[in-house]
Amino acid sequence: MTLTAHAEPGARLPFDLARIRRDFPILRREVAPGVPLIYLDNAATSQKPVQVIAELTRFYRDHNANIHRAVHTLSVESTELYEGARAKVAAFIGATDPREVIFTRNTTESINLVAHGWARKFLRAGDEVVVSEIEHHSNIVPWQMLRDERGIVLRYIPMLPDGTLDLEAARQIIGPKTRLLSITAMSNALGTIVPLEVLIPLAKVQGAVVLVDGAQSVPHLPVDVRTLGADFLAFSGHKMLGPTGIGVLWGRLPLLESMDPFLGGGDMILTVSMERSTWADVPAKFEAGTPNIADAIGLGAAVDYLAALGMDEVRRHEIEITDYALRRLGDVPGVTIFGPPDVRSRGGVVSFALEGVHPHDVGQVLDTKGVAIRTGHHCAQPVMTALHVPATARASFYIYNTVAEVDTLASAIESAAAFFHRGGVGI
Ligand code: C6P
Repeated sequence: MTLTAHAEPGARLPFDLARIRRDFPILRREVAPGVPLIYLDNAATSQKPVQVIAELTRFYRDHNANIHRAVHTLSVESTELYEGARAKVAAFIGATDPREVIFTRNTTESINLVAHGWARKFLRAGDEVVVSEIEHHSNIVPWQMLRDERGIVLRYIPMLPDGTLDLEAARQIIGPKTRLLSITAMSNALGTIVPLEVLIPLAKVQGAVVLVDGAQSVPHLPVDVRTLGADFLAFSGHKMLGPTGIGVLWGRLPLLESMDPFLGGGDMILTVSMERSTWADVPAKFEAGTPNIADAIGLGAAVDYLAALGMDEVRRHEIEITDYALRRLGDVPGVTIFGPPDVRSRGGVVSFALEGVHPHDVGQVLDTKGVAIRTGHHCAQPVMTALHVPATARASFYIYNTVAEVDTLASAIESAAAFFHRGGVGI
């Protein structure tokens, strides 16, 4: 029995962990004989339920054709499915107009689209772009490139030792020269939930445009663009049960209409002559070439799945698991946990260090126990610099994780500590 197999479209279902787990075939696999997978690398990418996998298969099996191009039946069906997915994504984030949803490849491309299409057109030398010290590289590098090319000034809201942002400093940094606040809603390296309700009004008072990196928030928290107060929201399908290769940029329609295209080519034009071209309306203006039709439709199925669970229930479950993990890992000798101590100030991410053991070694021992975590700088090197560590080990949770898996994680860390303190003999 699967989640949507017995649900009316749009109906809410109770959060039944056992049933949810049955929807994810990969959770039944072993990484070695007798070693079941415990997947705790959800901040990197989530697993996919049968409903999403089936939707992809169904599309290729029954409907596959290019969209917006032909009058034949398959093309009409594919177009309807693709545009239907756009409408589902719009509804999921509270956007009233599906034209405000641009399909991209991922969060990184969505941020780059704003950097190319909006910032390159409207920012001048001396204009300030404000980011924070806890950003993912995808929300730092595009602005550094723009700084080097156009002479904009890039300013950082600093991180405090507990992984939260220094809001006093933010009040000084966000000022009359701020033209863009580009800020994460949740740190992938530490789990910190950023108080956007404080920061966005500071930027808005200055007349700045606000871009929210929702790569970690949209999959895990209720997000509604009607109350968020931002102008752009970037996120990735693959972190929210959807396929890889499909992402979203939501933007306010007038802003999107004022922007230049990012890529030129098919589907984004209205007319082309040998001399010049004119642009199609939003969203086609930003979707040059044949788009990722199947994966957009797969993302629509992922959004259906999350909507049926309810994002408040997703959040409730993650608070429960994360709270347990903070307590359980906090009791393991030699473990230091990074990030805010209060579970309500963080998402389902627990970054930690094990005294005397390199995070990569921790990750390798955990893998022998079937526990998949990520180790490294998590594409957030300024966070590592601020913490004075080269890397961390990071467990990150999602809808299908259980407290029993957290227990296995904790005892695997204890094994890693024992193994390395014995000089690396006998796991
Ligand atoms: N973080 C992680 O393991 P893409 O790769 O474009 O889908 O997402 C980029 C990105 C942007 N912002 C934040 C806050 C993110 O967490 C990510 C992706 C993954 O933490 C891969 S580095």
